[in-house]
Amino acid sequence: MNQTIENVRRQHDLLRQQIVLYNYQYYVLDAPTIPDAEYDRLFRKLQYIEQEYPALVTPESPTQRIGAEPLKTFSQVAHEAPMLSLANAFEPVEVEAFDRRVREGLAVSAVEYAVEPKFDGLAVSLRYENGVFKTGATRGDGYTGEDITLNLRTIKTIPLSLSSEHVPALLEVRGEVLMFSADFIRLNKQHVETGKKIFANPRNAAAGSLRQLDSAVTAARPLKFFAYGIVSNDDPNVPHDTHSAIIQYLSRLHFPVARECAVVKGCAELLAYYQEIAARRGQLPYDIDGVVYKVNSLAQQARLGYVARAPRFALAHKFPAQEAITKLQDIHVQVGRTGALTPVARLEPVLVGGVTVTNATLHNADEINRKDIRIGDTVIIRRAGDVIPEIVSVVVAQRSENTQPFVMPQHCPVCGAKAVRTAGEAVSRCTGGLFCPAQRKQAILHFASRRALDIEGLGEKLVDQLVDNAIVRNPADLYRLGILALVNLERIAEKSASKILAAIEKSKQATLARFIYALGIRNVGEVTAKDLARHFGSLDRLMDTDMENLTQVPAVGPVVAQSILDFFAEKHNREVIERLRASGVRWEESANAADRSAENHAINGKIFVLTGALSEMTREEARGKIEMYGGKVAGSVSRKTDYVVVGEDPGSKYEKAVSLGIMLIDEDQLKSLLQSV
Ligand code: 9MJ
Repeated sequence: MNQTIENVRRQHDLLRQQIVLYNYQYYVLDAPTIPDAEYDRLFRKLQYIEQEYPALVTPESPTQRIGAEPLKTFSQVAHEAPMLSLANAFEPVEVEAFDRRVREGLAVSAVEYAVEPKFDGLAVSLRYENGVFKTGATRGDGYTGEDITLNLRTIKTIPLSLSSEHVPALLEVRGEVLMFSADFIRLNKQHVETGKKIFANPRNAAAGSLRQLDSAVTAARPLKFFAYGIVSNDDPNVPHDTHSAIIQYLSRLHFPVARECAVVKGCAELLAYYQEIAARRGQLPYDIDGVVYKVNSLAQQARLGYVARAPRFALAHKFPAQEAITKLQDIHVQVGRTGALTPVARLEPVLVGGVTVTNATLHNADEINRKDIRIGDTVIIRRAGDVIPEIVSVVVAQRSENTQPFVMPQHCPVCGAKAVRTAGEAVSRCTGGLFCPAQRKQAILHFASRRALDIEGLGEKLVDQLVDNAIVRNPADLYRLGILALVNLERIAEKSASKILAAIEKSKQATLARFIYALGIRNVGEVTAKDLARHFGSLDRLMDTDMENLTQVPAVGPVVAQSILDFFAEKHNREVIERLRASGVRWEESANAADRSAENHAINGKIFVLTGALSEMTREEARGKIEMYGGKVAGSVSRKTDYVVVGEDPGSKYEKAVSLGIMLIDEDQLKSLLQSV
């Protein structure tokens, strides 16, 4: 028995290391090496082992990133070394002055600099003791910060333990937590739909997500971490020569670092780097607010030292604020897929950071009233990266008389149905449902969108025409479209019409997750759709489920569950689904999760290998019993083997099973498996 526990421990260790590596490949390198389904299988296996052997669970296990009990307050932690701020510069002359000071301070003619983008996120410090992540803190006042360890543990790109042979006894990793622009837009969209708080920009969203007393909330937010510095106690394992070597070292330890890090020489190259990054800013997946220059040699850094809490050897060269002043000409109210009325600002066109801006988001009525934004006002707008511009504030001094506070319309501006605002929600919604052409159009666009059924070419203009001419009323009508209906529309030539029809045909090959997502059920985003597909395995099971079953799905609470039940309770929705199926829309289906997990424990269809002597039954008896319940007994271990039953004195099959990561069980476990049939 002890030996078996030791076997399970080895197997657990191996599996844990594999999953940590797959996580790194997926989240940090963005280059997964195994299919999602295989990853899920290994992860479930790890969870299963830990469930059976709770003693094997360590805080470093990849299963432990899900959040913990909410805290009452954050406690304070002292940083090993202060987290300093950087001196700022905006103009090239300031950069020239910095480089001159550095050259004079070092008495050299040209200086080598490590250069990197300046992330616009939240600075944090991660403390590793003997390679294990112990404490994580905010910057705070630079000397003490707030202990946000539990929240940081949920960020998948932060290693929970360092996989290096020579880990320093103490390592503090400094870096920035941020949210990618695309994730930010998705999160805000979700929050608009569910009437939750809207974040002004990715930085605020990252800050709001990180400063949560309930780490389960943080776990559900798409946060990323990037490293750019370390503190260590003169450890021989840590690079001592240059900052660029430290960045490479961090990357070897599997910390994400900016791809744009580089080494340059002299002031002209600093300015060229600034120009290059400024030009690429819009294409970066995250917001940056400038670039950072650091003297590369650590010996030179030490010679230059610090002045007034900032290093003399580093400079943040910031981009000009992307703000501009313009006039708010009108507030237009748009109707979303779920009927949410969203006010949009129509602006007098103005150039911000090289882009002409004519619209800005206003989120909802509360936001407009809080900022007291009125039609005709002079407003300050801001553009951050690729994000839709927003109105920062009103220049009240320039407000003309007779302006009126904004009031949300009481009726849908498209179909005229009553607009209602439910208590506790920030948005008003049109009650017209699918009778409202705006909602109908949005539902069809969503159905055809890339992450749903991906019908290329079915864009806004085409859907407008199809709905306005009553050719298409719901997604099922798309599959009845013929070439004549399309070419009769404005500006659709025969060639593009046949392309669209081919795309519609192609979309019939769906997956269950995409199809569920495509239905546009309120509160069901892509991730929830995937979870639902995985849990139920078939659309019929999902359609006929109840509250109790739904709330067993990860991240499905009563609100989401109710939206799903409401959706399928609507006769019209069921009819559309039936018509979609009848037109040939298909997806793979599988057993549901309850059945699958029963299979996991049971014997039916599983392949066993026996090694070593069993004490209470002969190997033949064991074989007989396994086969009686639909299992198979194989003579040798392969990747297909599900369980290796390890008795006394096991042979080489045992070694092979360990190396392949096959589940090892002992005689007692085999007996309980047999009983569970
Ligand atoms: C950011 N925000 O990206 C530093 N930073 O170095 C980079 N911040 C920094 N370095 C020393 N890349 C203090 C702050």
